[in-house]
Amino acid sequence: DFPAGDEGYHTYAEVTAELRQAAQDHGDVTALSSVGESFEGRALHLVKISDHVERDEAEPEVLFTCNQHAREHLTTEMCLHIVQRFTDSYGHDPVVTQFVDSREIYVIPTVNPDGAEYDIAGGRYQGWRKNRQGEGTDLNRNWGHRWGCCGGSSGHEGSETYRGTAAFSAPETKAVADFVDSRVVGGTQQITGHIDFHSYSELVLWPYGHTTDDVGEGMTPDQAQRLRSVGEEMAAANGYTPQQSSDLYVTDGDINDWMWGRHRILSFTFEMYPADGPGLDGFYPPDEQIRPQTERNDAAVDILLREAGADRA
Ligand code: 0X9
Ligand code: CA
Ligand code: CA
Ligand code: CA
Ligand code: ZN
Repeated sequence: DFPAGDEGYHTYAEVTAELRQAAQDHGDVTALSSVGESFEGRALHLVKISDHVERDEAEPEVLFTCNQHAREHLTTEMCLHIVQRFTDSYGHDPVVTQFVDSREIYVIPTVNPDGAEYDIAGGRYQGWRKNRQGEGTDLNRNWGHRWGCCGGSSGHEGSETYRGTAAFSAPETKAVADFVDSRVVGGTQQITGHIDFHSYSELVLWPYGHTTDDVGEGMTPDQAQRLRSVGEEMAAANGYTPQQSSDLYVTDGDINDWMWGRHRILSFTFEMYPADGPGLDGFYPPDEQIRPQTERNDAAVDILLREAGADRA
């Protein structure tokens, strides 16, 4: 469980219960399923929110993923907040209603439930980042676009940025990737926008991460400009700092590079609150921050939902 005083955060069991409740209370627009199982066998929950939710309609699809990194618990709360906002406010808030009616919104609140549970075992924070396969794979180095290419990950199992034995060697990344691959319908990827939430540093990041070139392979100058301008607009909305992800540091095998490189999905990483902090403190903001720091991203989330409906550059 979470340490005393931080009970506002949701354990895996509590996440599961919240999602079941949302699906029960808003069954007209909410469907709960899973994309597969974690290494230790936990369901990787998938929430779909849309009108006529049981149907695959011709609406732009948008994906939000959270908690690839175990200790980044505020991100799980971000995905739960998205689920709650787009269900509870449906039919009340006109902006929410319009997006639920005109998009198919997918949310995966915890990509790394094994790591998240391990991180709070015994009611003390463990500072854990990776999944729980062997010594742990860094899920955000295990994606299959130019996996291990560029010195942005480690081949040593004990490393915090261990990339795994092969691209998608982690069941968690494989399950999410298979889901995204499955959204290619009639030769067209249906998902047009994606945000992967991390913490911390208050940044909006766009691909590529594996090269410092502003226009990487498989990207036109117009597309690079679109990634930048949408990223900058979202950062203006939440007060984060916008930059290309490799300007922070080079990674290979991160989720955004695969989403863009493989599927041309407009894909961003948000590094949430706080901007900085000593030691591991930044990963564990007090639960009083959950509400302000998740609501802080509402306008940025809406920008992504809007852009997901625009013609591709
Ligand atoms: O290193 C990561 O996976 C992300 N940062 S975190 O502190 N949450 O671990 C950032 C990934 C974004 N990609 C690049 N910076 N290239
Ligand atoms: Ca508290
Ligand atoms: Ca629909
Ligand atoms: Ca569809
Ligand atoms: Zn992270």
